[in-house]
Amino acid sequence: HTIKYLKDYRQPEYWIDSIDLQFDLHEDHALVKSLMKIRRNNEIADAQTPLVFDCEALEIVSVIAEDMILCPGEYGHENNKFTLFKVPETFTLEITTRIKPQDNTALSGLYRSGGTFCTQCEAEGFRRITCFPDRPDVMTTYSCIITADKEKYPVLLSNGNLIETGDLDHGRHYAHWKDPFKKPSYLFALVAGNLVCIEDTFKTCSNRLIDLRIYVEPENKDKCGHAMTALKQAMAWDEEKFGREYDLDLYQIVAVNDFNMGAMENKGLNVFNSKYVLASTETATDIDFMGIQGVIAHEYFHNWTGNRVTLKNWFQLSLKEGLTVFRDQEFTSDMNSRAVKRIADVRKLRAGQFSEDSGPMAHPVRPESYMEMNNFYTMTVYDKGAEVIRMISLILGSERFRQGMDLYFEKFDGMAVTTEDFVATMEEASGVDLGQFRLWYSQSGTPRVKMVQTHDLQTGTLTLNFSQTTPGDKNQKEKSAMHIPVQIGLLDKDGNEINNPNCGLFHLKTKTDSLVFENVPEKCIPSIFRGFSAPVKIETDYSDTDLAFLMARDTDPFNRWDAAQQLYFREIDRLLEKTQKKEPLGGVSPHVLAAFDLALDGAHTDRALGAKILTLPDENEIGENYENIDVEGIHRVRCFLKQGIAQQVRERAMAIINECASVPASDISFAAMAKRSLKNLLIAYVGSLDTPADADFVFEKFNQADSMTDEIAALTTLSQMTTDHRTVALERFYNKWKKDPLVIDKWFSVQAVARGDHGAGEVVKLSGHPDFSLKNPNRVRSLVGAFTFQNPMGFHTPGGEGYTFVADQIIALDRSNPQISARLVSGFNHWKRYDKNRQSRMQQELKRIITIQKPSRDVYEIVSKALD
Ligand code: BAL
Ligand code: ZN
Repeated sequence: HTIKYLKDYRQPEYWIDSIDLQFDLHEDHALVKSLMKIRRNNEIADAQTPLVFDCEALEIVSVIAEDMILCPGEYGHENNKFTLFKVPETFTLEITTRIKPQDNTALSGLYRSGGTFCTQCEAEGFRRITCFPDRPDVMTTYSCIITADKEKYPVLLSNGNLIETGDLDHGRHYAHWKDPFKKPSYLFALVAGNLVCIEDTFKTCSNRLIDLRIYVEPENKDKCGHAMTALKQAMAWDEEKFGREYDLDLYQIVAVNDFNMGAMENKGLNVFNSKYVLASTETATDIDFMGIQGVIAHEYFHNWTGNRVTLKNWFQLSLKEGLTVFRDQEFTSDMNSRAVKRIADVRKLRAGQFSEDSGPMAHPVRPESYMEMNNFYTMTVYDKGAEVIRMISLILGSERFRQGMDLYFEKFDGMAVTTEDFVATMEEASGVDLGQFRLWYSQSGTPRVKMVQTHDLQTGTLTLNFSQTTPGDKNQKEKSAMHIPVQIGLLDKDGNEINNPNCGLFHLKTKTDSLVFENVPEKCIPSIFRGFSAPVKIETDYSDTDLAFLMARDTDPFNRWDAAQQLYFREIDRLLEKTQKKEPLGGVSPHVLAAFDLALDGAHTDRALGAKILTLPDENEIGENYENIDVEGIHRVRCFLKQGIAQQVRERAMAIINECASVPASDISFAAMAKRSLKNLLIAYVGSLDTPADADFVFEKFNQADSMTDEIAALTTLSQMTTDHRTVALERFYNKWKKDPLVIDKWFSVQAVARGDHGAGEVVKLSGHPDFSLKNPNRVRSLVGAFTFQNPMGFHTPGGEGYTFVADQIIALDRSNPQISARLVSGFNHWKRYDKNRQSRMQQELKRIITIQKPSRDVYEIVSKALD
């Protein structure tokens, strides 16, 4: 398996000015005819330069160059390359290939999901359809004719505009599509199936009427309303916030059940995992509704950040993904609650990206090498990439950031560019020097920032002493100091903001630096990294009292939440130390209980934020704070803390649960969701007490639930309890929903994350359930993914049964779908952070995966890095 390096990037030797594709779709094969207009890139190629295309898992049926039929000896076809040894400067080339969509279990290229033909070409799937320079800097005009059986596949879709349709002999028909915009091959899409669509329109800022269509299987027609609303919201928002208008007359979304990713932004024809389209309040949770809104918007925003301006090479993936995640985060913030969105994103970043950044797969936001590109659709590229854009926007200010974005679109529309082009444009538009800031793209690892205060009350001088370090890793042994934006405010003893000229944005650029505030004669509390102004690990000298004060009084809602988290982490740390010394745990500290009580008061005014503040960090988030992870200790003390709090607040919790109970299931306003989230959180606290009366109470909530949000919340709580209601509820839920695959995914997940202290037996048993299948990525994620990543006690069962189970799944899955298999391997990435027994068992499984068979490039890359 070879490694590709950014430093080796060269322009393509041949351009493809246009491609006319023709697909003949059949049950046992598809014929793909591709007619290309080819032009030599004279900047780097000459008459001696061979033409080399990518191709994979396809049969070449015929090759015609300028009307000359070539014999197999006149072209090369080996090692996934198609070669013409000598070609003229410009010529036409027609290649016909035969592929087997029905056997394509990798779900990359053209494949079947149930009765629907669909494509996924990003990153390198187009080469599994036809021979082509399958790289994002080759931008081409596409047309596409699809022919198929009319009865089985009444709907035939591709990118762009529909030019013509018609009937053919033998019950077949065709559709001819043409996309006026040049695009890279990864944005090509085709769909053929028996689908229905819901339609709507959107009038753009220049009064153009756009047809919007969402295609789904007939039985799901009534579940698309929310996705359609989200699409229209996203279109209006992008016009208002970024001045971006949609460019085609038609925008199509298709939902399919078997999909490796969440969704895909193909030009004018998004293909979506049905999880991110279909929703009704009976079958989808509030989190699902939010997910749909966010992903629909994300793919729509790609039309400008990704499609109109695309990537020069895959190393630049964050150019489109980091930027588009930033845009969807801003959209969600504007549509709902900015603070709540920020908290959710930072939790995800800390638990997932920080952990990636400290493990064997650590890579910069702009990676310098990869073996398999699909392994680099990571939280670092996406979520840290979005943080980098957020910091640029903070440093420039929103107005100059917008000017920078305008200039970026103006300069690079229709081009394939780099993150460097983006940063240079931001500098050009704003006059701000981002020289040192560029390290955020090239240096891996999470910086640690320490802040120590000195306050001379006599002189009224408050000094904040900052220091930063980033631990060395394989990418860079020595790390340079980063440009870290620190958003700072000062609070007086009553929680009022102190007006001081040094409040606001502080630029930490050196290893150590101090910020001095004059005229601060009284005790005050600094609030730093407001809104999580930089993706760093923060260490402070706050006392517990300071944290409790910030939790109650900070005017920055993010920092109120973060102070609560720090308070919980400290309490957990204290308990963990006792548990490790085998001392009795005693009780929960009074100041934690008092702070929690106060936060319950606050939850009356802002329920959504309240629910976040009252949520304890999960076991993975806690583990991330330790170099050596104590699986049982963390589980034990977190349960202890949760129960201690629950005992204390039971009565008040019951009152709030009742207060929040009245909201109608059909109401999916943010306020209604907030009520449900607070209510269900408090039900979970009560359930943690695990008495028979609590079990009856939660079981009653389960039986009364009239929305999926409430139903699955109660089921989740019950499934963590010892009550017999658990089995009854799980069975009842299954029988009620067995026809709805997205709901059955939830049923698998609930059990996959429950009762890890009972070992891996239950999940092993579930993998034998008739509804479990390795063929459907959502199902794999719902059982094996949830177990691996969200059930530390189960996965890390000391006897190693969890490891063996997951390794077995990885090995089996690698034969059919390497992308999904490789994702699971990362569950083993941190094996060196566990005790000796677990280390050796995890290492053994990694070795088994890499040696038992010929592993895919996807799996090989992750396992070999983990073992290194
Ligand atoms: N481009 C792959 C899916 C997404 O990030 O939108
Ligand atoms: Zn994206």
